Amino acid sequence: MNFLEAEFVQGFMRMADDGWNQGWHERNGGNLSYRVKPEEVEAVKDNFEIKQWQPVGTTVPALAGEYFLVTGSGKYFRNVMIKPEDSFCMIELDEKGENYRIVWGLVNGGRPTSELPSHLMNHEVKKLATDGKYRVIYHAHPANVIALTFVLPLKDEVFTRELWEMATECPVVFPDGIGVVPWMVPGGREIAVATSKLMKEYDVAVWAHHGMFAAGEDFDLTFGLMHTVEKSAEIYVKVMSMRPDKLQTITPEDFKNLAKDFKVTLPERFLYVK
Ligand code: 2HA
Ligand code: ZN
Repeated sequence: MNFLEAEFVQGFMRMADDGWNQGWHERNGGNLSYRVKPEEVEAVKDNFEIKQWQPVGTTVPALAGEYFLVTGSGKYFRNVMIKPEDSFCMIELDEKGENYRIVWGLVNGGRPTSELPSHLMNHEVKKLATDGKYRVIYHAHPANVIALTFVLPLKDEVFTRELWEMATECPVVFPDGIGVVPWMVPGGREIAVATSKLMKEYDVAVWAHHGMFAAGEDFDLTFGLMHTVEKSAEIYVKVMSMRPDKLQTITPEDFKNLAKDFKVTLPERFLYVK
């Protein structure tokens, strides 16, 4: 099968384009990765052009031998649809989870995303925590969430509660809450360790003054999660732009009633009295 016609490749490209259309990927901002299923690898392997092994920059033993679609370092989401073979690649990990090699794409040279350590460490945490169900890790630069990192305390409890309050669907969409990573140098192992630690508990991690990471089972759920959090942040920004306080809001009691009817568990530590 032609690589670009495979459904998982089409899904990857559509998600990148959707993110571009949301305005979350200025220049080369953001990155996306997908842990490919064995049968999907099988279906496209006739297209492979295998390159040299390179160090990942961290170790992910639970992902040994797995294949990933990943956007390229310095590549633009804006170009994914029109020049896919230049914008992203498929990589294979070695049997120790220490090295990768490109097996398809980035035909004009280049490397996988600069955030590869964060992507792979998040994939490892999520694969182990979900019995292999989670396959997508997405990093974007949505303006409203980033704006909130300048005015809200950088605490998981505060971000979770404030964003839950801004739209009724939020506690249902991300009942486990949101983690916050303080400002750190991007691209390295240190921020990857901090983020993957939060991913043990949450599906969303905010990077202060930078952006957001989201994890999920498939492209729809992961894009939808990013979209929901950012929409909620947008409502927060609008409300706070109109007046410095809220006349009314969703209360801890309301959240408890919602949790009952929608059969979600909302951790008590987010339902504090203000
Ligand atoms: O340029 O978003 O965090 C890609 C990034 C780095
Ligand atoms: Zn970024």
